[in-house]
Amino acid sequence: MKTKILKMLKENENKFVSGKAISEALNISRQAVSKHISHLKDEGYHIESISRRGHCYRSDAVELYNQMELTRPTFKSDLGKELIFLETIDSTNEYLKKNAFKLPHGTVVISDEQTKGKGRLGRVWESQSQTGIWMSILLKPEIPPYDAPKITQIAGAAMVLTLRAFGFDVKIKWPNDLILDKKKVCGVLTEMSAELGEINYVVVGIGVNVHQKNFPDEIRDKATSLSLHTDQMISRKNLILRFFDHFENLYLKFIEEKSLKETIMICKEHSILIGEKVKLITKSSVREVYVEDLDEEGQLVVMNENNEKEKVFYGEVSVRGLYDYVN
Ligand code: BT5
Repeated sequence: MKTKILKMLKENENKFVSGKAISEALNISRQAVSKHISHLKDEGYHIESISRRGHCYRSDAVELYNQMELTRPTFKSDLGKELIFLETIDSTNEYLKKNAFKLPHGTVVISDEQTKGKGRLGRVWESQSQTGIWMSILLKPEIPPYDAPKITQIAGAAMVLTLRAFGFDVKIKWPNDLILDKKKVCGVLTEMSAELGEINYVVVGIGVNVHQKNFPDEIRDKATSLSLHTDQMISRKNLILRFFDHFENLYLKFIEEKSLKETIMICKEHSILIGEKVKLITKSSVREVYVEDLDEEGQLVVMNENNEKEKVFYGEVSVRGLYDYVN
């Protein structure tokens, strides 16, 4: 019933609907209407109530973001069947790692804020409240551990499709960044626990900058958000629900059909590196190479400084454009 009332209010967003009209349309008492509306307000919905005018759902208020809104309407797999929404947490990846053995495959945890958001190699991921999507997925695939990094590319490809469907011209910077107008808008951090050649679990963490209007000094010149590229109100909920569908589709192809083909096609089509000269940075060296391609395993194919073809594996390598953060 609560959902029906919410639907009715949303259909009349920014307009008042009287308690009488709701009670007649849904065939419930006026008291029941008030009770459900008060529950909706408790859940964070921005509904204004004025006596003798009724109730008004405000779309211009801070975006809704809660468990009920994020629940998937349909499922093709276990992805998101167990969905945990938190107001705040140190890191959604850490949360799943701590609870990995008691939570099922497909569990998703989303937090409005992370106080210790993590990037790769111990880096910090800025994740203030109400600004972005900070989300992790717990997976328990029966694949060899060396295949786990492919899941990073599946997540990247799924997010590229999602953001492009919302009109953003995002590109993938192998292996884990999404770039919008030369700045980073999304990062993926995949972590794994494995033993004796078997995976216990994989945690895929995805961070998307959505509402930020500015960033801390340290990342101001390299980070951007979706809101900085549109006047429209972006709904984190809509992005997440769309992402689930794309991720599920590509993930099931990889696990059930053993095919990474579609993922690689998407990564190639939207790659920001292919055809560019870049710096390959490891702990011990910085080399300039030319990026030719992405192979069917998702490795970067480069022409090295001696004019030899070389494949770059995932791992402790960073890629930088020669003159800029990316290009
Ligand atoms: C990443 O690392 O790009 C992976 C980011 C993954 C974040 C998600 S959020 C949900 C889940 N829970 C977590 O704790 N993490 C995951 P890396 O390639 O190492 O990039 C990190 C670098 O990006 C930092 O050193 C900064 O320079 C920059 N950075 C930090 N916060 C940023 C932000 N919000 N937007 C863009 N760049 C940022």
